[in-house]
Amino acid sequence: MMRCEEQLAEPELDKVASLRSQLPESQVLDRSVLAARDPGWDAGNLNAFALVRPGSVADVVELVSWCRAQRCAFVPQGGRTGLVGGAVTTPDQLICDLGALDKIEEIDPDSGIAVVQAGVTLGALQEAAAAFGLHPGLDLAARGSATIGGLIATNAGGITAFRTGVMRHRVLGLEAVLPDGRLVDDMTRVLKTSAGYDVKQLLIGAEGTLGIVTRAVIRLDPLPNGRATALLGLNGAAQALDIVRHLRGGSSPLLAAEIMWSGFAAVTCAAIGLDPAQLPLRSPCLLLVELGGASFEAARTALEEALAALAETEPDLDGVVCTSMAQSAQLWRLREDTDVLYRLHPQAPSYDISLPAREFDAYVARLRPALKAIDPAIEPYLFGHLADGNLHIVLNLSGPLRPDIRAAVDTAIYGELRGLGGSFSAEHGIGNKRIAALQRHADPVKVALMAQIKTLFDPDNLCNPGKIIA
Ligand code: 2HG
Ligand code: ZN
Repeated sequence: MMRCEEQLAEPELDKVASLRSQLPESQVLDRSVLAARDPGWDAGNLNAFALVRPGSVADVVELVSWCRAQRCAFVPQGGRTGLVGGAVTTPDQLICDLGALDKIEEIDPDSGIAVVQAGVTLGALQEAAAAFGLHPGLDLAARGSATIGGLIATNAGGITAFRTGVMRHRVLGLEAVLPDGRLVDDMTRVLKTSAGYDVKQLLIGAEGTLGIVTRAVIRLDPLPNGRATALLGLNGAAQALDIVRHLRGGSSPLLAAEIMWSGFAAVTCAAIGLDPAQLPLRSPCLLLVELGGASFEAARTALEEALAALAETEPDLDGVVCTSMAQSAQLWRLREDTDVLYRLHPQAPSYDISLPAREFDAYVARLRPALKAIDPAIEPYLFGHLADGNLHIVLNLSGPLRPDIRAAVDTAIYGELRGLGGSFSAEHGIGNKRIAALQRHADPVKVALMAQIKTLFDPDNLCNPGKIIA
């Protein structure tokens, strides 16, 4: 302990001592303890001089008041699974870790809502809601670690967004501690409230730059008892979209429509040890679809019938329908084990864009040669959430890229998105990684308003500075 304390400089020791005099001592971890911890997705997440784990909303208020008095910048953190550096810290900053606010306070099946604290993981909420036959209407691969506060901060989307919306459509009520230390309590439990400016919507997607989300009311939807999955091999996104339209027109709900191009699927397939001969990996494109039903068998029958009907108009349709939940889980790993890419290409440049899904094929056909013109070695791994037009692009390069290459790649990927009605940032946010893209590819009036809103909420720029706004 002595040795660790010695690693802290004098002013930091003073700050840590001051914090420990205001908050329960066990909640305050200094840098020496943080060094041994897993920083999560970004190596810079735990660079702060200390991390505080408030045990209550009152503690968060206390912490923000302390930060204001000390003029110390603070960064809220949840599961540290964000991909754009929204939780990165510097040595002069303090982390407000919401992990201890992990209570599901209430599930009300009559109103179809859950009242949760910010540190509850998505997986925990899904499990608690499932006990009532309900679902939070949000799902993504990082469900085990991503927290409700973090999902709200990034306006997360994921797998079910095409059907149930993104996080801003799931949040009915919100409570947050503002940068000036005030608690804004807008814990509405109903869908309909047309009461002037919707301040909570400003906090959703603000990545902790306008305040710290502490609690929320989340809308819940009915959860089908069973689900069945198929993996189809196709000639492109247009064919995949036709299939999605057909499946959405049936009586069983379409729960997922995830697209992967073969280069991506070949890598994840090899890494998880699936037999490629059993999968339609020779097709240029793969579509993972899931139908819901009263039971696994009912969903599987509905899926087989729908695909048989499709085969009449799509005779070259190739694929597998899962025969068990275990097989379904394996098919999902093929799509969700994206970590494999980053192990193969450490710090691989990644992009998260959206555009009308009808444009996917033409966009990809233009993008490949455009990237090759920058460097013939560049191959994009392509995958995403087809039905809402969200495309993920990971390059087969180990980052960070040389600035001139980076600029050329950014132009190739982002250049035409606005004209197509898409976005340079679909579901991961801006963080510290996409600030230049925001400045360049968003409407300048909107960017100016964002800066004004930040100043209004946080004139001293103490609340997650350097994220979203430069
Ligand atoms: C997904 O859809 C996530 O799997 C992560 O949004 C995508 O790693 C990525 O770029
Ligand atoms: Zn995604």
